[in-house]
Amino acid sequence: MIHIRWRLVAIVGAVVLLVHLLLLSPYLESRPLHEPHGDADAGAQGKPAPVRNELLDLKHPPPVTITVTKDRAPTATVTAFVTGSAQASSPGDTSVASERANAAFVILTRNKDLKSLRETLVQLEDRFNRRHHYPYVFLNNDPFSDEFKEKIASVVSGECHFGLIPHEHWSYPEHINQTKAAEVREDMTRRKIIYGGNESYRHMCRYESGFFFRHKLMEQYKWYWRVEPGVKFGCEIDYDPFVFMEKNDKKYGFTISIKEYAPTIPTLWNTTMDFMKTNKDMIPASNLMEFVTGKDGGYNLCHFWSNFEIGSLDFLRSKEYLAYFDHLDRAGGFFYERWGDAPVHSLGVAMLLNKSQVHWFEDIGYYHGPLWNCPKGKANAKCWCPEEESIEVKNKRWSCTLNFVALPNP
Ligand SMILES: Nc1nc2c(ncn2[C@@H]2O[C@H](COP(=O)(O)OP(=O)(O)OP(=O)(O)O)[C@@H](O)[C@H]2O)c(=O)[nH]1
Ligand SMILES: [Mg+2]
Repeated sequence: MIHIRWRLVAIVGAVVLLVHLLLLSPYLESRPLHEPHGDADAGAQGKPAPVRNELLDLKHPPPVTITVTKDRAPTATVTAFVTGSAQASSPGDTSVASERANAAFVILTRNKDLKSLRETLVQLEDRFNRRHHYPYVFLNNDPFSDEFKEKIASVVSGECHFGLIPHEHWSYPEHINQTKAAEVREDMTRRKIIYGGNESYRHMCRYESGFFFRHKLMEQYKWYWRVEPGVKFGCEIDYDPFVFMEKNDKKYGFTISIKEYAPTIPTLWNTTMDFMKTNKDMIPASNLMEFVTGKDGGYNLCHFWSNFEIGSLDFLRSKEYLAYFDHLDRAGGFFYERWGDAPVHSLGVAMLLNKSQVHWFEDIGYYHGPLWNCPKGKANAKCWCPEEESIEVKNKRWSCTLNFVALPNP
């Protein structure tokens, strides 16, 4: 009897063991030791567990650290994600820090501007360039002092290049009658025309109209941002305007537009019309001449204020723009009148570009005495400038910007 009972226990035990082995067998076959098990939640929900894949991981590389070091200035470190994104960046888009344009700031200045220029650069760095480290090109018709170079380099995070302007770019061309030019200056002084009696101001306007973009130090760049000593930047610039220009096929960017003082440019419009008539093949069918043409068919005096510009150097170096500048230079109005580089650039832009190639940087808070471009409404949240100071609010009648905005796109 006892013998039979032990036999029964042994049979039941064997059956239980067999059932256990059968139930565990799939796991014992498919889970070799040391293999990663994937995501527990995914498994629990019946989704395939993610597989570690080195190739997939390459699409999401770790942050890249670029270290920029330069003489006498603090070492700057940028941490940026390389996304490889082809998306067009736009004002307000903060995801472009890793992308970079071949660009530089360009600043025509004198040693005596050191204090006001430092104030401007500290703002420009704080609002924008401390995250980007774009280089600076400083240009002068006299050599920069060591003090100037040291004190400028110490407040910026980008490489600094200090250049001397070649004499032939800052002097009278042979065809200019200097006696006549001096008489004009005396006459304009009597008539109290602003800067009318100032000789160096004329060389400056001619230089900014036709030469700064041909300086040797500028040759390597495709984009420029013009800055002047004493200007202010009133808002955080949380995207890269150079990259914005490049990606959106823009050629010229401005903040403020205004009407020119007519006695400084009596013959500029007719000289421009002569150029257009004799160079019809250079003028694109779709352009911005409507922006500068008045109801009577003459110049309405509107121009982009050139103390701020973000633009394409290739445009200024184009055969068409250079032909226009040479035509103006031969006519002599930089010295026989007092043509400013702002109306000259603007007429060049108006005849050679279309509206979609020109951009109003409405969102860049910018001051050049006595005018502000200050973002309005929600966009003012990242600014310290009061929006009611903006030219379109405070000095509406002087501004041409809303006319620009209203023009049809090509
Ligand atoms: N190196 C050099 N730079 C000059 C000279 N004159 C003017 N500039 C620069 O040329 C640019 C325009 O000169 P501004 O004096 O600001 O002319 P503006 O903007 O028409 O006049 P303001 O209303 O007085 O600012 C600035 O970047 C100046 O620093 C000059 O004789 N030599
Ligand atoms: Mg100025």
